[in-house]
Amino acid sequence: MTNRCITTPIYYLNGDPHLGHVYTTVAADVLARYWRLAGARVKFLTGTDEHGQKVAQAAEEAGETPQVYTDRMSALFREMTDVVNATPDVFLRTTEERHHKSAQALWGKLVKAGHIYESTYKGWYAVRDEAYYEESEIVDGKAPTGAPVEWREEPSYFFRLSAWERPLLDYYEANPKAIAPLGRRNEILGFIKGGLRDLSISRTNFDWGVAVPGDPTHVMYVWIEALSYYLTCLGFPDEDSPDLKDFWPESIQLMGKDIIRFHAVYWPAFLMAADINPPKRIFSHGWWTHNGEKMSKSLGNVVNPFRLVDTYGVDSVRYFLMREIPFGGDGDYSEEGFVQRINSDLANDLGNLSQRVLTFIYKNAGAVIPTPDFLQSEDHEILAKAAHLHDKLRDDMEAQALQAYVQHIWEVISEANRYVDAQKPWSLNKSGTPEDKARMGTVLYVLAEVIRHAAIYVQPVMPDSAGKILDQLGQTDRTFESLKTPLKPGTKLSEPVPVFPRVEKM
Ligand code: ME8
Repeated sequence: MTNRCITTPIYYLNGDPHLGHVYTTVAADVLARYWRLAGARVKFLTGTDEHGQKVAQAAEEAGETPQVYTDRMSALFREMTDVVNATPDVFLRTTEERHHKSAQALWGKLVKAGHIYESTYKGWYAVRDEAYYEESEIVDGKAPTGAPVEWREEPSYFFRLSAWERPLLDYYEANPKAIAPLGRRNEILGFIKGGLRDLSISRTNFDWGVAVPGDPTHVMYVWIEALSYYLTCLGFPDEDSPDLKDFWPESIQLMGKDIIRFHAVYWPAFLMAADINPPKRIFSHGWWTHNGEKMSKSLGNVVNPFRLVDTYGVDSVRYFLMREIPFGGDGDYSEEGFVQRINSDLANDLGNLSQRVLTFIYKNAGAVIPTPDFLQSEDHEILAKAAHLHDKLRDDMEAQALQAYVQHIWEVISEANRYVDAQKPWSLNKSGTPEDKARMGTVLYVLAEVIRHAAIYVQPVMPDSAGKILDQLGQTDRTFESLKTPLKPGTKLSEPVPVFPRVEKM
């Protein structure tokens, strides 16, 4: 049996959850659900990043202590996770004791191996990005991301990142699939080749963080601490933890392109320095804008996922996010585009197919899956297309090609809609001759079989709706493995009800 570990970043608690956070969480959930249905053992990790100056400042602005503030905000992210029907195995808060222990243990390993030294940091820091910037990166007095920067001069511990240039390049050369998509891999290789400077990894001007072991005047830089969350969830620092052994080598880490540098440069360097293998793969997806503009609190244009789910239903939101843009590319959200996509792909394509076929069987074939007569070439053809989905979809998921996954299913759905129109089961029913009745049974059987395939494969993306279609089809076994056995004639249908009503922009 294969193992998979799928992760999202842990989200900062400086603002409410929005569509961008939902995107990564849903993508990770689709992968996790897919692998579970494929029979793999899965660990899906997510959580909240609660330390650092940015979160401390947000708590202060809210007039709350950091603990009260993070308790409240973390609960909101937990709620978002539930509202979008995501199914993490671990939801970690970095304020948990086990995480402090794990981050400190990673630090201890780095000290022991001689990769940390004490000196003074002088340079620019952007609290909004929780990142250090070189003088050469400052544009018009700001970080390259547009974040305000402040000058810092403080005692600091440093990680000898400069020593990891060559090992990182060698590692990525030996592991060409370790960073995806390819464009991001090239960016990262270019960045490393440009030269790496040692990294300041502690702060002294505030104390909302994990204390540096042996020196409580410093807290760990929030990134070195936050990245260790991936290990914490698998049982680190217990290096004999079964989860660490089983799942760490199979890690697929998803994140937005904003934080790829932390994950593809700092993180593997920390890990190699601590004698731990880097994760198997880092996948950096693109960026959502709203009506062409960057989503930001100050512009007041942040897309609220709670309202979206409330208005249009959770599966519509999940489907839209996975279907609208290639995973890895950027995309724009507009409510018009959203409604159009839902109506065309869900109400029209899949909704119509399942509704008209199931209702027809219910009313005209005694509400049971008919027994097929002999199959003609067009029947074989569409059944073969449905059967081929298995390998195609597996390749898509191995490559995290989430949009392609959905598109491949929809190719078969469209084909099935064309097949209904060409085979005209209603005419066969009307004519009523024994030959036509037999042919009608075959056509309906073929269609029910194609719908079963589509619904089973759609489960990772739209678990509730796929479940309803499978309920109506009378199917209890819903694993991918179950598709190896042909649909059983005689299975009783329950009364079909529309699963995807048309929606209007609210
Ligand atoms: O960076 N489009 O947390 P964060 C697409 N705590 N994805 C988006 C998005 C958008 N407009 N906005 C946010 C942090 N995201 C750190 C991570 S991990 C050890 C520490 C998603 O709250 C995307 O996954 O700023 C992005 O990388 C992440 O939220 C940033 O979340």
